[in-house]
Amino acid sequence: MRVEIIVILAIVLSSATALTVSSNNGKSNETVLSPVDINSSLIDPDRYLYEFNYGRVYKGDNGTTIREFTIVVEDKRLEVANGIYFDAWTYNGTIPGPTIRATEGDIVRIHFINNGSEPHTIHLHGEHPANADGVFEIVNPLGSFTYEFIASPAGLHLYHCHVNPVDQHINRGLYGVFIIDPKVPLKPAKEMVMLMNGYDTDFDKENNFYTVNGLPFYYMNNPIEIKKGELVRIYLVNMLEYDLINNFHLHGQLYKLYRTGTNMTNYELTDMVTMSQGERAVLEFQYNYPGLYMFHAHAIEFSDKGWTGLFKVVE
Ligand SMILES: [Cu+2]
Repeated sequence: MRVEIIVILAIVLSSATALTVSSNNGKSNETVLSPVDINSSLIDPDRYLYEFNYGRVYKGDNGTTIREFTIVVEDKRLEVANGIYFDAWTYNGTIPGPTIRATEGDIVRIHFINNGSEPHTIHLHGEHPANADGVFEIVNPLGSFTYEFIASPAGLHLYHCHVNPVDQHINRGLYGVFIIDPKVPLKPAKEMVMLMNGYDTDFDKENNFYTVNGLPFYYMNNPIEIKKGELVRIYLVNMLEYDLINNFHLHGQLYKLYRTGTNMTNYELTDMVTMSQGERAVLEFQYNYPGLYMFHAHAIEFSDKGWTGLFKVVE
């Protein structure tokens, strides 16, 4: 059954008005979004930040680790900003989809079930056979498919639906992060995932909101606490559709930038990285002074419309 998409024009139009009241003198903006009540939203940036899914683990005959995951597509009406409801298509009920994590050489098996109203797939970045690429094996509503491959190469990857029109399947929320750890583990750190996205809630191919981890301004109202001197490692992925670039700027410190995370030896020391869609990088840093520090897109339109947050560095 095809579910009719309901667009509540009044809400969308009023939100668009609220979001574009920036003054023209360039000195200030008056973005009036207030924080979403996390209890009423199915998007939870606190949980998403630290939730790594390692799957159901088995040992194969030759000792190989097998990791099985189940990902289900569901249509969900999600509150993506205060009072703004979006008819999303989700992996496992939320945006972004679950972060899946394996070690290089593991066998990864993803049981994919389409309980949505449209055809979908999972297209993973990384190395795998053609039939696990999630492009030609379209999974219709109530259908299922199993993707199986050997995790390779170590690095930071991602996944998203690849059914046409791909931009719309991405805009609706079908994407997530895929981490492949090297066989020799990285040094211990406080690890977190940050996925940069946007929402075109009125379907005019321009984003109305920008976020990291699903809700605009979330970490401005809920700063991420880290300890002074503690090594922080961020798995940063850009899934923003309809804008050519996105970026991540850190205040008060520079980070080691490892593009795609495939070579964790050579890095650039910087406080700015700009990425196009599908690009990703591992960032490492530590703060030496306590206090509040912003992180945000340096594209100011994006930060004004939600892509901004705070680290709270404590002793
Ligand atoms: Cu899709």
